[in-house]
Amino acid sequence: MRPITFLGDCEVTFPSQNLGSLRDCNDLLHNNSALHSQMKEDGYLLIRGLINRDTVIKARKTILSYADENGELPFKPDTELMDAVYNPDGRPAPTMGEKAVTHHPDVLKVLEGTELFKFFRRFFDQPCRTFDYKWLRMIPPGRAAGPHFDVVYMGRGSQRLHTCWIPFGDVAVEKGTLAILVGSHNLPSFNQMRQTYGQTDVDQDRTPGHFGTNPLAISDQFGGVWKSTDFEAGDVIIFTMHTLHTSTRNMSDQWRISCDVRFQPETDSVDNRWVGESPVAHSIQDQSKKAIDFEEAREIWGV
Ligand SMILES: O=C(O)CCC(=O)C(=O)O
Repeated sequence: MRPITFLGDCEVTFPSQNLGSLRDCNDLLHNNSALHSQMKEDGYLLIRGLINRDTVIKARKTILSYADENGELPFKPDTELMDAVYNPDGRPAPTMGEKAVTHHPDVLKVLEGTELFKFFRRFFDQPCRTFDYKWLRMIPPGRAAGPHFDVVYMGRGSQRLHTCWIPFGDVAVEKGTLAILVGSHNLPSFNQMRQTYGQTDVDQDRTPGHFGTNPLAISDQFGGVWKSTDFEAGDVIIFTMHTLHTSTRNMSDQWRISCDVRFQPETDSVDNRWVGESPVAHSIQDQSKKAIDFEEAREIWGV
C-alpha cells in the first residue's frame, strides 16, 4: 500500500477513484493528428522520456547548486545536494523567473532544448516560440499549488498557448506532482466556469487566480476526474490554458524541483508580460481597484 498524499486538505491515495492515473501518448508521437485528437479528448499529453534524462539531471544539479550558493542553507547539513533535503531553518535563493538560474546553459538545454522545440514545431505544424519567463519552482514539504486554469495568468496572446510542466528529477505522486482534472477543458458541466472564471485576467480584474483551495469539491460539483502519475526525469506533461490543474501535496522531506514553461506558434500574438530581456511579469494596472476574494467572485460568476 502506497503512502497517502493530499489534494487540498483531503487525504487521497494513488491510484484511487479520487486520483486516477494519467495515460501517456508515446505511441502517438509520430502521428500528429492523433496527438491533437488526444489533446482534444483529454486536455493534456503526457510524454515519457521526451527529454534526455542525463540533461535533466545535470540541470537539477545546477539549480540546486544555485539555490544553495545564493540562499541561506536551504538543504539539511550533511546530506547530499542532489537529494535536496529540506532544512526548516534555511531558505533557498528565489528561482521563479530568475534568469541567473533559468537561463543558465544547463537549464536552458532542458527548457529550450531541441526536444521541446522539435515537439512543438511538429505539434503546431509551424515554427514555435516560448516565453522568456520561466516558472522555476522549489516546492517545500507540506506545500501544493491550488487548482486553476493557466489562462487567467497569461491569456492576453495566442489562443494556442500550451503549458509544459517539467520535473527536475524523479517525482512520485507523494512528492507533489502535477494533477489534471480530466474533463475540465471540454465537459459541458464546466461551460459556466470557462465562460466566467476562464475569461478573467488576474492583473486587470483583480480576481483570484486559484479556483478555491479544494480540488475534490470542484470535481464533486462539476464532474471530471483528477489524475496524476509518478514522473521520472525526462517526462513532461503538456496541457491547454483551460485544463484545470493543481499539484498533490509534497509529503516528502525534500524540495520538489520543477519548471513550467509555455509554447505557442511563433506568428500568433503574444502576452507581453512574459517576454523580452526583463519580462514585466504580473503587475496590477489599476491600484484603486479592490481585489476580489474567491467567495465574492463565485457569486459574480454564478458557479
Ligand atoms: O508546479 C506546480 O505545483 C504548479 C504548476 C502549475 O500550476 C503550472 O504548471 O501551470
